[in-house]
Amino acid sequence: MFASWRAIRAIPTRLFSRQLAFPRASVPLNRVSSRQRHRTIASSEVDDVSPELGADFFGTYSIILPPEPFVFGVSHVPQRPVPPHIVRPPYVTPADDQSNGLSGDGRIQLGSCEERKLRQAARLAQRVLDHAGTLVKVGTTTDQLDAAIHEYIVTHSAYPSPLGYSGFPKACCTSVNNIMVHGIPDDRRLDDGDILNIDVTVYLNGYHGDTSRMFLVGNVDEAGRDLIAVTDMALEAGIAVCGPGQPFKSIGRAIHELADFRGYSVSSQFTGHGIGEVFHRSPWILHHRNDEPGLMLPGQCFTIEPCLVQGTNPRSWIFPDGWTASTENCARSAQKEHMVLITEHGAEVITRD
Ligand SMILES: [Co+2]
Repeated sequence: MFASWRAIRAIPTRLFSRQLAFPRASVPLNRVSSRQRHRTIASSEVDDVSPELGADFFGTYSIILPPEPFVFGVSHVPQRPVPPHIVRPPYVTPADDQSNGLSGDGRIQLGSCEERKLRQAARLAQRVLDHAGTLVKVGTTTDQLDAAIHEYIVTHSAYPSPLGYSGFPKACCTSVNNIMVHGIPDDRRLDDGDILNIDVTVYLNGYHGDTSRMFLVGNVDEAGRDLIAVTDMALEAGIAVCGPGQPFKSIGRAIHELADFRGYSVSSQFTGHGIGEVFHRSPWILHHRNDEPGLMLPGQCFTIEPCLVQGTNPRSWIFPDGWTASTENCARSAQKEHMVLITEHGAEVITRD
């Protein structure tokens, strides 16, 4: 998952030439460190340079750009230590990985201690997110949020699942404004008007719990608040069609219909996933209209995590770090994620009270 030729090629040249057309002094540097400069530009400034982008339509917000100078990959990002007594998931210590856990259909035995452990992991992830939300303020850095999340998780005897997952260097993902998913916590300070997704996964007693939601920083404009409200509704629409014997494709249909109706596009690049002893596995949950086969079965647990984007282009490109996914045209995006457990008679969201 490190930066590859494929990722570099994915940087849209049109966007790049626009950025390079900026007189450097006009790009506000919200943070200058000895190592890197975080660059953000106001959406209105983009409009000045390239009216066809229609940035005004998307509202007023800071656009997140890759820090300069570019550093490829994330191997330079320091990882916080985890106390030795905390049990790591197998991917962190590959030598111990005797089995990848992907055998079978991933269903858990309902009513067993498997279900209890799964629910405990889900509940802890939810608590972590509640705690993180109390710390979201103008001026806080996303790395400060990461530090608090890391601390909270290890204090509760769990491991922050993203840390070391395919080389990811932090305990959580923080995705601001035009960042769709997989933003890496760093020393950029949250701006008044930012919208922020925090995505938390914990590994507790052998099970992963995964949830994310949006947070508003200071005064968020009307367009940003509407995007978040509709994303919340889209997730609920997806949850509402879940149950034993229901087709998986009904989730994508429900989400896509709502997004269409409210004028947003749905990313088809990022999917929900089966979860339990394994972080990501089948069933893969598509959030866009699709015709994939498959029916939901009791004992299956999976995430639904729709990512909605302003306007009609839901595509993304990846920053040189190899992880951070921005919308191609720097429109804002919002995402929300819950874990759904299919029971004998219905479906239960286990990442909320
Ligand atoms: Co997830």
